Amino acid sequence: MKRLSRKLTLAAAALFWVAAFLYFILLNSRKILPDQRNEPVQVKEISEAEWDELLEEFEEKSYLGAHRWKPGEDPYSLYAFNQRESERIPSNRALKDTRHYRCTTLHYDPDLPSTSIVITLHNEARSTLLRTVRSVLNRTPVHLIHEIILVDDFSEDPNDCLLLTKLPKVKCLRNTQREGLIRSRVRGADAAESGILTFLDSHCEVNKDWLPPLLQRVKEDPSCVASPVIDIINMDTFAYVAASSDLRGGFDWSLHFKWEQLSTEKRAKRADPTEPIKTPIIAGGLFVMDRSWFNRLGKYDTAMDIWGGENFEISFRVWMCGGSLEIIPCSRVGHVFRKKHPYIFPEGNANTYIKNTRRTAEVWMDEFKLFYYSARPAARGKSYGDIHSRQELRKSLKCKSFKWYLDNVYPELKVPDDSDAKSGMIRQRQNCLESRILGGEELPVLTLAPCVITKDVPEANQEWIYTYGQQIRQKNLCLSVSTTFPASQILMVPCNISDGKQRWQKSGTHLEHMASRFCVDSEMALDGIESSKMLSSAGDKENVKHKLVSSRKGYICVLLSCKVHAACFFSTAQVSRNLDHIDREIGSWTSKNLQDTFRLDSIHKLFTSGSIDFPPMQSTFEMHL
Ligand SMILES: [Mn+2]
Repeated sequence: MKRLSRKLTLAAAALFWVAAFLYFILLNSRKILPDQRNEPVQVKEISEAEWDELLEEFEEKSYLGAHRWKPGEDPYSLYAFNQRESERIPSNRALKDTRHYRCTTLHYDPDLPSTSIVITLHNEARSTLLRTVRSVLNRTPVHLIHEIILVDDFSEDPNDCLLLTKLPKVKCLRNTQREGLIRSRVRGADAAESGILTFLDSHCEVNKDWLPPLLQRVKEDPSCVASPVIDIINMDTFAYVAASSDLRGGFDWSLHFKWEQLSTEKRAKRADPTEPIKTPIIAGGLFVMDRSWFNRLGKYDTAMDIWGGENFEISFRVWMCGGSLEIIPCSRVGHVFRKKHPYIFPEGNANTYIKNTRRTAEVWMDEFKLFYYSARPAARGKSYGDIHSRQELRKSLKCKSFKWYLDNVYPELKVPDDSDAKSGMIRQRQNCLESRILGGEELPVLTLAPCVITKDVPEANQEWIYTYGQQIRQKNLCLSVSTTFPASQILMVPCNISDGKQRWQKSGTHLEHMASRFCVDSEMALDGIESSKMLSSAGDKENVKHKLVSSRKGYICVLLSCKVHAACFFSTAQVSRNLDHIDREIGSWTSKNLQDTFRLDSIHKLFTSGSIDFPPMQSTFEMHL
């Protein structure tokens, strides 16, 4: 009995001490909490219970009450998706877990860093915006969200954004004018307090455990930019549909983004469906990136407007400057894909896209930008602003070449070759441009000869290939010029895609040399001596090699102004008409025989003075390709 009571006393004493210890801890923790609240941090630590309270307190009904769809209205007119259906669906609806089942067995570090979530918006429907924010709050561990920064890009109603700051962790920044997605994101990133940035679109729904896999990857490798698999929220029904996780981002030469199926090879290599997928490009709307890496790499090109093309710029930059882009299959975020933009581009949708992609091509694509221009000819004349600082950035970061990117990151992007080219003849009236090998010459010379076509096929030495890279070639030789001055002779030289002197384009019926903006024309050389004298005075020693060595009368092909026409060298009818004109302009052009008085210095003056503007003559070359 005695023994038993002693045991009991001991147990009671032990219990007492444990209880006292627990009480002490609790007391201390209670002390700590109020202290933390008094600290001047903007986002307070919130317990799960308080969190739920805040969510409940949010007056969802009154928030959603404004700007609601009204019966009789077109539910697509404001947002280009079915507004009525979106409003019918609760803000905290359950979503199907679309991940591969193996994802649920993965474990992530318990000490993952928290992130600042940046969501940019412009006149977003309140229902979709709220669902974006609520899905984040509902499906993300509290401690991983440092803050949610909404950047309101000058929406009509400031309250769309402002009222949401009643939700836990939500902040709102409002632009005082429309800046576009790119500058808004940079503003959000600059305001972010956390070391990791998460960018989201304003009409998303994040799915179960979406964030830890992304944070884990960026924590392991801060130079990695991690994207979720983007599930599809149907724009008509708002049904949440799983996207294939065998996709990655790709594009064509017009810089048009597209989803691409992984190659069979790559799929076979992927033993583990939870493994990250390297992607040449990200869709751009949703990704996680280390903040100091984002800053070091030059954030975004803030001279880009509104929307579009920025995903190419950041993708090329990340890969070429030492980082990587990955899609993390175990992270899923739904996005409302629309067929058109519901908002206005102040300079027009196409113009903005062209300006943004042209800036990207000019800064990042090196000689391969030619393929961009070929695929998007409208981009050629469009202004794209000053790119100096972005070029400097590329230099200072010592980024790799676009060729490296193509070889190592996106070898699947086919570099266009002759199979994409057109072929045909280049004609001036009844004559065709012809290559001719003369005795003792290494390279063929160009001349004009009557067109020879048998069964619709031009004779080999009159057939030219116009390549995707805007070269005009025969075998491995391309049309080039000795100098970019007028009267410069047109030559055939070994093709070199990065040589700007080898690029030509059709301009009306003319064949224009792109670097000089002069057109191909012909002139008659009375004899070889005459023309060689003339050409060597152009100051280019290379000319001598390519002179037309012929004792017969012949034509040589030269560059001449596309507007100011030197038809006088070609057609007698034109000569007499134009001579009078030239006479009046320049007194020295008086001779009946043009070859006698032809001097480069005077013709140069004529073509650069810009004062004579003859209508284009019919005698220019036409490309029939
Ligand atoms: Mn979107």
